[in-house]
Amino acid sequence: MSAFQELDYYAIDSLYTEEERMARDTVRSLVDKEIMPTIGKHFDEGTFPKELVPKFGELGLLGPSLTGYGCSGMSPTAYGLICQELERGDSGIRSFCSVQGSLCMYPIWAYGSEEQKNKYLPGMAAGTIIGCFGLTEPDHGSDPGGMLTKAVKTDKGYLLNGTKRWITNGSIADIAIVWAKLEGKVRGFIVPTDSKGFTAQDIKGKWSLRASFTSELIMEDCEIAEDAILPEVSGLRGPLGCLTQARFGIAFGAVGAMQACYDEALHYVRDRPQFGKPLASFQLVQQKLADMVTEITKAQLLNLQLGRLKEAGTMRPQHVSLAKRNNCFQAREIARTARDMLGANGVTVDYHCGRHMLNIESIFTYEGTHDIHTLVIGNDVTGISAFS
Ligand code: TGC
Ligand code: FAD
Repeated sequence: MSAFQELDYYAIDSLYTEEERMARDTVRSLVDKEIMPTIGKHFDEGTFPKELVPKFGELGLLGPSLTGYGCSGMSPTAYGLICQELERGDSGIRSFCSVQGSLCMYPIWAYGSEEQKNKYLPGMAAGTIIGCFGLTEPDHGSDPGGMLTKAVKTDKGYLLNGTKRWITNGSIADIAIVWAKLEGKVRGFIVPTDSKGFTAQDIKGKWSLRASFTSELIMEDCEIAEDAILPEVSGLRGPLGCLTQARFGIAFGAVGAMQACYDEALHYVRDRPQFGKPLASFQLVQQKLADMVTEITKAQLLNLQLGRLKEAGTMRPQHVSLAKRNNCFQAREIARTARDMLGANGVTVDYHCGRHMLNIESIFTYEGTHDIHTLVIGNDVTGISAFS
């Protein structure tokens, strides 16, 4: 099988470092060999290829831009390109790695004690300990500050009560990073999923992100030890700081989904004749391709500069909101257009664009909906908050 040929209309490849290209190409090959052949079946059957997790660990794809504790210490842009390639395969695969690295390893790395870092990070980097991130609740999604989950201090540690919903990796996780209010302040806890009073149940009937487990976490007098609390952060900036890391990866990931859909549509219209000539020879079809090429190129450039700002230490969460918002929106448009260009074939799992189209509905919603990022940017430029 020949390697996937990425659209690179503006020679952006030349702006990446050798390390960034290598990271991307390694994942590209993994995706071609190990994900593409079976992803349609996983999506169809609603299963996640968990057997690949040790391989992700071996290749350094779990928490790749974190340093020390068995993490690979790559550049943020390399991390972004890893997400891009994984999402070219499937958003569910990229989600697994985003949750593990940005939402579970990052808070331990940034807010944890030395003991917590040594205890969890090497195993998480290797993929032997799987994490999930519990912020959203049934009645508090866009407004996590309203969360009802509570922690109470006891003689032995903490008692957690509450429900988290829509939690990626919930039922396969060994630990959950749970955000709960302790004396009215949001705090993070590392909760072993075999703790007394903790249960995780998969949410059934999803038509999006089917190759990923999404669960509900229920904590009923869930007992955890004193050293389970993340000591170095309190307040909503704890979970929101993790979201900034994950949204960065999603902005890159969305380009992977766009690339996959564009590539499939391009090949399809070149090969398929209607009215006695290939679809690619019709002006309306070419216009769709030209729009896709334009939006993919703009998103690639946006991501590159976002990565360079992060590397320089000047990236702000609002910069990430702009890229997440734009790229998920454009990926949604491109996936829908590609699906249309494939006609009836586009609605089957034998082709990829329909699966991406369905997945992107989740990407558009999670990690801050399109509207929430609109309001973040609006707040930034006007100085007026319109959230409530
Ligand atoms: P606000 O008063 O604005 O901020 C509270 C504190 O947080 C700080 N902050 C941030 N810090 C880091 N990164 C960010 N993006 C931040 N945004 C805000 C802020 O400076 C402040 O700090 P301090 O020290 O002054 O206290 O908070 P708010 O309550 O008004 O909320 C703002 C809003 C609506 C933007 C925020 O709540 C939000 O982003 N809502 C969206 C919720 C969301 O994205 N949920 C995602 C759940 S996880 C998920 O979806 C995983 S999917 C994973 C996968 O499968 O890939
Ligand atoms: P709501 O907040 O109820 O929003 C519904 C609609 O109202 C949206 O269109 C929204 O934009 C709009 N809206 C909300 N507030 C405003 C406003 N102020 N002004 C204008 N419009 C507004 N969460 C986790 O914690 N961990 C996970 O691992 C995780 N994984 C997920 C996986 C999947 C597959 C999905 C679908 C979600 C996942 N989530 C996870 C949850 C996700 O982050 C939330 O769904 C998201 O934050 C939106 O919350 P909500 O679904 O409650 O929608």
